[in-house]
Amino acid sequence: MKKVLIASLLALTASAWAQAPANVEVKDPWVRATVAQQKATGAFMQLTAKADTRLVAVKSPVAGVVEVHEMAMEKDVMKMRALTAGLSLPAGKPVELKPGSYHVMLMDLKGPVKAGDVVPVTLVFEGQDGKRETLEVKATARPLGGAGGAASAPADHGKHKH
Ligand SMILES: [Cu+2]
Repeated sequence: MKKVLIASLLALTASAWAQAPANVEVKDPWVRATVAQQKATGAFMQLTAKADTRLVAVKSPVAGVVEVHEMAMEKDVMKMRALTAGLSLPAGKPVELKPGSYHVMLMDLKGPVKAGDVVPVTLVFEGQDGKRETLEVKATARPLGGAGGAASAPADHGKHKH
């Protein structure tokens, strides 16, 4: 009896701490810090799934609306659009969410995101069996133009209108 209790306590603690993903590894999550009046920004990370999975939804307490976007050329103009069916994560292949490419779009921001802020981002994955799995990551806000940020971005994401 006692043993069972301890085991479940441990399980609780473990999920509170890490919510360790069985299936998807998240590397280097970050959010671009905002400037005054900016109501939207992007979150970026590298995702590697162990089995074929899709990123189907994202939530964050800092944003009213969160979508997964891609950037694509449309008649010589770089545009972004929501991936309504989710972002495919093929088994074993790292998928890069980065400026100018796939990204998590945080819209209807509830306040400014300052460099150094830690932004909780909840990722919802769906496996081929239709099972959903959520994973919370902590993304650190980096300043606009900071290392690995705007320098590598072909388009200034912050200026996009939705
Ligand atoms: Cu976007």
